[in-house]
Amino acid sequence: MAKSATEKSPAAKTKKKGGGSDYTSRQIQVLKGLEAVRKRPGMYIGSTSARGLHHLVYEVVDNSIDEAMAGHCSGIEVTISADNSIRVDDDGRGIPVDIHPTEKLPGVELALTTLHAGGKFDKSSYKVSGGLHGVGVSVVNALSEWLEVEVRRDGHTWTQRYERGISQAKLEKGAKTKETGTTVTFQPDSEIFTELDYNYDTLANRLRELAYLNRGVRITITDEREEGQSDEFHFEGGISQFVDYLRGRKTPLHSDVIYVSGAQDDTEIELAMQYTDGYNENTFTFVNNINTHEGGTHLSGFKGALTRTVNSYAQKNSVLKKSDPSLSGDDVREGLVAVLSVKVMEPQFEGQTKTKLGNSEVRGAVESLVNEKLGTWLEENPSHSKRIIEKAIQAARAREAARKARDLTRKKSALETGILPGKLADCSISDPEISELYIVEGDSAGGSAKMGRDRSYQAILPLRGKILNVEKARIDKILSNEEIRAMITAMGTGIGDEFDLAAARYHKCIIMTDADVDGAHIRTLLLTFFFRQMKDLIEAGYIYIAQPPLYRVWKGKQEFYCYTEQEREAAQDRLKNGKGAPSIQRYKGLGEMNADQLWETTMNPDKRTLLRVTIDEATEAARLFETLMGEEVEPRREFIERNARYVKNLDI
Ligand code: 0RA
Repeated sequence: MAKSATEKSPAAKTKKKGGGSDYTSRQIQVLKGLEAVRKRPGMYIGSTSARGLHHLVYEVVDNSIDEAMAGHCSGIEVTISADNSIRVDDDGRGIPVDIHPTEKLPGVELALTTLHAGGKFDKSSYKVSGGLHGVGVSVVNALSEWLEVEVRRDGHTWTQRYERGISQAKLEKGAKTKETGTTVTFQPDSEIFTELDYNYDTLANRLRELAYLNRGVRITITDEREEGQSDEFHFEGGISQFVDYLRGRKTPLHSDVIYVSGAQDDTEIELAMQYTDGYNENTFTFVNNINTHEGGTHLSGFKGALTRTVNSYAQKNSVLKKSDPSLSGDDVREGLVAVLSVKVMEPQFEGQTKTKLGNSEVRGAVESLVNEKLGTWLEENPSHSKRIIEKAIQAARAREAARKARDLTRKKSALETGILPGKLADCSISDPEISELYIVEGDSAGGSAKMGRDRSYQAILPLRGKILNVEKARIDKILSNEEIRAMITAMGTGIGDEFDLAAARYHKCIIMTDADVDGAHIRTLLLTFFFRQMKDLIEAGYIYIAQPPLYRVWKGKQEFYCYTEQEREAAQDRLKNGKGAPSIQRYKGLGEMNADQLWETTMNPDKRTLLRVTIDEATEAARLFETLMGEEVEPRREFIERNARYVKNLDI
């Protein structure tokens, strides 16, 4: 899970085109194409913030992965250089260098300068192709200050250099070599990107994921900015090993990961799954290596088949009695860790973020594969099957108990009847698009927030103390928690399988906690709750984190609020100019600010900074919550120790 500052739209400057003496009409066309990319980079790579910056690397790596998926490449090396340029090196066949018969340019130059879906000028080379945007390496070229390509192919090395997408010389034939492969090195353009600093973990997480999804491929990442920072990802066990990794420290219900695979027409399907004694479901689905956050036909095929297969096995073997109600989908997925990876020739992506698979034929293909092979697995592993089904029956009982409790209390506390919690100070406007809900730590800060807010569109929900850790609780316990019920009712969406995004009463839900360790803990508990029970709220971009100031620095009539240590140092220096030291107040908690100060620094839309919570690295986020919030203390301590060096302002 990442927190990114609300994106402003950076105006991408475009440079006058230079270089190239003999302009053919084709070259003009190419320049127009790449110029369009520089004018509207967001259309091609999503954004020009850190996210877009990292997408450049994925775009290049995807090409090497395609080469690996076609069986021609076994190793990919990614290097972050000291100047934040990136080198991607593979041992594939090398991008073709011969002259294209009609375009009259070497294939590699076409690949780097022509916009085309998938970046493949020779579609027949690959059966399926990965890549989220699938825009190809020419987009990376257009958005790079410079890019150098080296191809090892046809007995020689070949090199060419580009600046902002424009070739600086013809493709040059170099020394002889017996090797084959491609090396692309590029420097993202500071005229385009608002952020130029690569995050090692972000890249490493994606490369690890790719290595799991493409068994046998060896992917290394090296950070030359930091001595010794390097990882190698190479998994002969593929997605079964991925499930091992995702399971983390949770206790499995059966020793081996269940693995099934098969192909139908042009669809290849792989599924790996394992049950644990936990209460959450962790299912991740991929189409052509892309994480399909929004699910789609492959996921619904899997879910349907899993529910049916488990129920029919349970009935057939009398683990479930005739009189028992059948197990629901949620029941049979409690504690499940699963990775479903499909490779589809012509994927149709739908949904808000284009991460939902639409191909209808895939549903049936996944369904029949899982029906058949999972059915066989259950038959062949009766003792494991019994344990799995008993767990699902317990889940069903808890769900039933929660439902009964809800029905009983419906009239009084009314989770679904629209009666709002007593401690919510609602706003007067009812339009969700402009309404904001502040979830505030503690009654005293809640009081200041209520007085300081703009009551027309800002609602305040104060929370008392620490909320329940939902990572360790079943649904019946979650629903019996006062603070959680208040949040659910205030948001209006319901939770879990009953969640309805369209019913959200606010499109901004802002977590406002103290800037200390306890505040951070409460924030994590709240994020855990949203991640596990209202994930769509995060996916929709509705969850934010408020940034209260750490200090007030003042002298005479001048005063500054400082949100970081650096800002405080700068503010103290500026004042120093006169005589006498400035006064400084350290805010330990929100409660120390009066209503006006809280409004001025943290709630006023003209002045405040909100961090939007996103789930870029969904699989890592799930593992992180398990580490931070799970049963075991040791991994949590390890995590905190490992990350302690990043924490500049520890306040214990
Ligand atoms: C087009 C055709 C062929 C290979 C490639 C592209 C290719 C592209 C990239 C990008 C990074 N690494 C790459 N490796 C290969 C196939 C050429 C043939 O048939 O030999």
